[in-house]
Amino acid sequence: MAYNDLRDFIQALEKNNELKRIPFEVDPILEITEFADRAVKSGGPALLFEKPKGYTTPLLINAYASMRRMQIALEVDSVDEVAARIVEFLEMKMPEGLIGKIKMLPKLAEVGSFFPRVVGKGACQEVVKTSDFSLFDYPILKCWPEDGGRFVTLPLVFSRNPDTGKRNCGMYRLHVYDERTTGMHWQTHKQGAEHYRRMKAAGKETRMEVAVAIGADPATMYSAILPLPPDLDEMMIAGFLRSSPVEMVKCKTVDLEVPANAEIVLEGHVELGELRTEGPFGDHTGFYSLADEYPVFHVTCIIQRKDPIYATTIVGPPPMEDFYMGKAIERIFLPLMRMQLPEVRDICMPAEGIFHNLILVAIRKSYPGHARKVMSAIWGLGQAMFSKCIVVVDEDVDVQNVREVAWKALNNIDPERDIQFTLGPVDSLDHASRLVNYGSKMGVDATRKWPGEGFTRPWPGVIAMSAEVKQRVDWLWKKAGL
Ligand SMILES: Cc1cc2nc3c(=O)[nH]c(=O)nc-3n(C[C@H](O)[C@H](O)[C@H](O)COP(=O)(O)O)c2cc1C
Ligand SMILES: [Mn+2]
Repeated sequence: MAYNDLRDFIQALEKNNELKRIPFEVDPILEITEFADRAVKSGGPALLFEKPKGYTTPLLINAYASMRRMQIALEVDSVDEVAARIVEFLEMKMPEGLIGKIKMLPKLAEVGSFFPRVVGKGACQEVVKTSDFSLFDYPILKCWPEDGGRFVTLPLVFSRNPDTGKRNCGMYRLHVYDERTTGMHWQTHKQGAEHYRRMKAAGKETRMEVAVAIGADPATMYSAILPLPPDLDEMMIAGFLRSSPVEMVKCKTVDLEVPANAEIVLEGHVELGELRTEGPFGDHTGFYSLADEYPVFHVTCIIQRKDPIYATTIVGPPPMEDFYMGKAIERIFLPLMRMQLPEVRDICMPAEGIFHNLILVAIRKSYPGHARKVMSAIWGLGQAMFSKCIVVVDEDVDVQNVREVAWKALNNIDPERDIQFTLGPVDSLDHASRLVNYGSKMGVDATRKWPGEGFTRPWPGVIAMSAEVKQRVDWLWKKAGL
């Protein structure tokens, strides 16, 4: 049964011993960060702060911050189950004969059930505040000492593509400037930024409507971070993830819909052309991302539940909660990547690589230059374009084992021959690139080299003991009392 809302998810976490309630006052200025950081680093539970200091609204953090919690969020025993379901749909083809077609109907009905549904009213509309409201009514975190202020860190930002009318939902942090104004940190490659650019270029409107939902059922919240193609509705994917349609309600003051089960919804607009300094912010690179100019979100109405729960996260030196969210993306999106690149056996984005800095790829190598073809493809594949360093190894290397990759890859390369540089778009958070959003990337071909690649020396095998000797020493080992 799909979770109805954030509360259902909290209950499930609690039932699984994955949630700790903190009944006393803790300050949303820095102190909650220190709690959340320690909890995630020590394998601790999700935290529900019942009394953020100075507020009556409880605050939930680290709800996704382990693989177990990701499984609870997505209602699976392993996130690979989600990947398997995707493969099932991708491989679906029209069966032969009438019986086969009839058998197919439930599957088709299932597809139909993913689409979001607009409903007349929702729990998120229990309270409507069109005047006399303030963002400071909510326990919004100041995460790290040098942050430029308080930041909403887990928002679902809804906007509409002005050309196609299609909805987008992305997670872009909001830097709180005052009671009713925030930054809108959609990076230039993201869909919110694209909608903004198009509206501005069209020159017909002066403002762009935006709605932000905070706190919802876990699949809906999670869908906002998925690297989906433009114009693919996150709410449809959320419906797939939860095997039940996402119910949406119309906003009160803007022409957008938001999840009916949301805890808090901010309605408002971005003035086209207005920019303001956003940040600095202690980011998921483990460094402060520099202040930069970003659009400004003017909140003109807040709708919420009577007793909302504020959902948030912190990012910082890895691993943090976002590592686990990203690890699940790695598993879920592998089959999609393999549709384009069937030679890819597995991929791994180690925590220290912050997703965009390092991707390890195992391939079944079939022809000369194959590793470089895979690098080029990854640099051309959606948000994988940000990959600063790609290391390609043969399929006998377990990329989930970073030590094995380091050992084998470093043995296998002649650096001058096997390292390839290229230029292109880089993650907005990269503080080392020559320019914001533009810089170089490195691909390392750590596969075994072939004569067809000009390598004619013999290639040695990896050392391993013979099975007979192992077996005999198993016995001798015991005899020796070791
Ligand atoms: C906790 C968290 C915070 C994020 N904050 C931002 C942000 O401030 N700006 C941004 O562009 N992307 C941010 N992201 C990444 C985007 O949500 C992600 O790239 C998403 O796929 C964008 O969706 P879109 O393709 O619909 O734009 C964040 C992700 C997470 C998990
Ligand atoms: Mn999107």
